[in-house]
Amino acid sequence: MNKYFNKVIKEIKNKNPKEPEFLQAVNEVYTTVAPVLETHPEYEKLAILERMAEPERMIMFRVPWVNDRGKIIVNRGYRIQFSSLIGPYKGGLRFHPSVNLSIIKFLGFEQIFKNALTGLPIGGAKGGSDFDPKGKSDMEIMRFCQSFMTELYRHIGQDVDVPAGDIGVGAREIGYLFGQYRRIKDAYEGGVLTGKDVTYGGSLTRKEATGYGLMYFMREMLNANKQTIKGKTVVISGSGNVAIYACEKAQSMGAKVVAMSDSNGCIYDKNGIDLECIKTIKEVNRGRIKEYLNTHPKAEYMLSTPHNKPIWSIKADIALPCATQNDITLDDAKRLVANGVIAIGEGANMPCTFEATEYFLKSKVLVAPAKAANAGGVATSAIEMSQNSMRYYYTFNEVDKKLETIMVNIFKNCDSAAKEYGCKGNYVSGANIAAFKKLAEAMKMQGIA
Ligand code: NDP
Ligand code: 2IT
Repeated sequence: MNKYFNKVIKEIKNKNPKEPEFLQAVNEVYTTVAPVLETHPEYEKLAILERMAEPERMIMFRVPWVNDRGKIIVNRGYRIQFSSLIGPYKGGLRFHPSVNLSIIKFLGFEQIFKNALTGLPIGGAKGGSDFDPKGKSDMEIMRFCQSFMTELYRHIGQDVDVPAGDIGVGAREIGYLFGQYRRIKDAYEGGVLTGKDVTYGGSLTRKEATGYGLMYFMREMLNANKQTIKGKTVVISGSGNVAIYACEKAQSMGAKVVAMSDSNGCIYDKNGIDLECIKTIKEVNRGRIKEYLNTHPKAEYMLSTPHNKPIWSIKADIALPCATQNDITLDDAKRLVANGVIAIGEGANMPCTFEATEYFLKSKVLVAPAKAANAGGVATSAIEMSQNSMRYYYTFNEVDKKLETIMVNIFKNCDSAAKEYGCKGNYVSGANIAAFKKLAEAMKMQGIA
């Protein structure tokens, strides 16, 4: 292994000792780009690896708000402005009780590479809070979002930093955040947030983009390996934004989706998931996936625990982890492979542990890596920003077509980078190498900054 790589990894570990997710993300990228370092000895002198892993700015703030019973609650807010090398900081906001500095830093780091792969001018960032939206009333969500934005507004802007959604943040939260921003700034700056509703500047197809994009990438990857989606059995973890629209596109491509989940458990419907029912439960009623059994009594429900996720024991050709990080462990990977899985599509960010990914690759299972495969969401956010700048709208089909073209190009770039560096078919390495090369060259051009 490259000496420079080893030295930097050691330094980063010492500097960020209590950040396991962040270290995992850095380690995965830097391990796979080691061959690029061999051919670019100047990167060491330019401290490329050190600079890429150090955020440009980390903002942490207090978010006080009042719940419906009049109690004052204090949450912590984060915005990690990781890199503005190739465009304004760009990335989602996550509201989930598990949110901490390590998780936001890993997500921000991943975002730099993902955004570079889209080919669009967007830098990398992530933010969020340990606020738990579950069980909160609309008014509580609104008060929280208003308080969050009352601090965040001074750090963002349509040419500076453009947040969007992630876990726990969808069109409702973006609406409350946008309303507060507009009120404080006394100006309509449409491009300051993406994932807006179409009534006030959002883009058609943004809601569908991550899930659809995942399936466009999957189709390209399977086709390149003489396989097709049609007729395949699919399991999808999660039942949120990404999972729902991955399911919709998979079904329209002729696959049979038999299982979906939430953090409590998973449903298995051997006749194929009724997606309209899932949409009603999740998008309209904000309910739990278990409620599927109320109208589909022949489906099965299995409880999950953090160490036992029954969804990965279900026989499937394609597995789409679309919930959260480290969802598929080495044991889960072994079960999926034993059951004949041929492809993994990472809709979530870093959903496979390092060991699980290595096991899939060793077992000749195709892996569509998150940075590339779920980039359709942020790419469509960038298309939303450009529509806002033009004060113009594209139709659903126009945006969908642009999204598809972007995903096809991302696949081509991952494929050719993997071939160039002697790891044909390893799209995990391909994605990391393609993004890293672009970013390293941009850093070289811009001097020490
Ligand atoms: P949503 O909040 O819409 O849905 C999240 C889903 O994942 C829910 O079903 C949730 O279940 C489940 N989930 C979340 N956390 C956990 C956990 N700790 N353990 C088990 N299940 C969990 O989020 P999204 O669909 O937007 O995001 C899903 C993933 O996709 C995330 O990794 C996100 O970073 C990634 N992503 C999202 C993009 C987007 O555009 N939205 C773009 C690219 C990537 P429950 O309701 O029980 O919590
Ligand atoms: O992880 C991601 O790429 C997102 N949550 C979407 C980010 C965005 O800015 O649209």
